[in-house]
Amino acid sequence: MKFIHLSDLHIGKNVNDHSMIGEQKYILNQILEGIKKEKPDAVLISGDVYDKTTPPLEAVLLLDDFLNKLDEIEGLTVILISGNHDSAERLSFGAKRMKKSGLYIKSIFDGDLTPVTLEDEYGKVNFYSVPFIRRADVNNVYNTDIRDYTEAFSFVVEKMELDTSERNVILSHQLVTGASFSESETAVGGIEDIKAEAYAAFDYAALGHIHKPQNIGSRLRYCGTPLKYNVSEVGYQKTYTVVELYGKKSEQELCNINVREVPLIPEHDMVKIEGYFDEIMRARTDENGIVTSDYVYVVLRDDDYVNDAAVKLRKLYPNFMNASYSGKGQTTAFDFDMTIEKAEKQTPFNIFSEFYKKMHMENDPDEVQTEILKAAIKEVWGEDEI
Ligand SMILES: [Mn+2]
Repeated sequence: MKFIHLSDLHIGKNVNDHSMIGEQKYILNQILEGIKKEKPDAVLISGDVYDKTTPPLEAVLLLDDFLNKLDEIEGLTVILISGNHDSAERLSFGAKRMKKSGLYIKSIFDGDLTPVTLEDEYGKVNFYSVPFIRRADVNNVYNTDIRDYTEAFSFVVEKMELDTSERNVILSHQLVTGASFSESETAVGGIEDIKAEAYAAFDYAALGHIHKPQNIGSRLRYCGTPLKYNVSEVGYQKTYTVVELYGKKSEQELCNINVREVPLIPEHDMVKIEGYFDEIMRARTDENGIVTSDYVYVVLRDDDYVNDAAVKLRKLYPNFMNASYSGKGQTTAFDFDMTIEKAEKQTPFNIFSEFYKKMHMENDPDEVQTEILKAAIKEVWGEDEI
């Protein structure tokens, strides 16, 4: 049994006000070509299909096009769950009808844990779909009062009544922590996590949620995003994951598996360039007068603030994203000295303005920013807190 594991497509995402739709179209085509070559039995998409609960039209059209092209591939089963970025209800549109053409969408957690079962020469493989769930979703559906996230998820797995004589795969969009997790990664998002042990009964767990590809043990895997969506990801190679399941030696053992990554080459890469402003502006340009059309984050070593740096950089680097300073005279978020005692004496607006000034060369937020900030504070704390 061979399947391709994808997740966190985030179709319709903007990064630093740049629409990623063209990049996403390009990379989905590349994935499609890969699928045609690999000839898997199934494609699994483990959540965060869209970036927003109300995706823009172009995002809906792109996903529709991708799913239609997958549908044209003979004998291919597609299984898709929703992530925390998706609207479960919107994504479930037409789900019942689509089953007929081999597209299984599970985006609403309703306690129905019927797997999609495929068969190969070694027997059956059951694919269980659990869309992104919170502890409260489990308690609501089963009328329970489970206080622990791992316990809640384990409860769901118990309800599946897994047949261990067959092979079992799960699609899940959660923050899973396990032995192989480094400390910094455990802290992702600061939200509750599910311990890897909750997934121990599965021959493979196709995880989504964390954007950096990684294994937790040998059978739990985050395949990562197909594109770099954040400056922190500039150093990563994006891939899709190909998994092959073989037979089981005995009922007590999990099956043999083979997991490999296939590199994805984006149309435009996302890179970080560090140097002095003048140096970066002197870089060699091509026949169109630009240095590169990659998505560029610039780290300026200059001690002094460069006026209109963004405007100037954008001429040579049309996909310029953002600039920050690493020079001596510059401040970073770490220089923001705000203790609880100090904060208690100030209004949220003052605290934010001070932070903004630290991050923007002592410039105050402008009129529009001030207006947005005040509106946000009013919404969170009420009028009198401004
Ligand atoms: Mn995501």
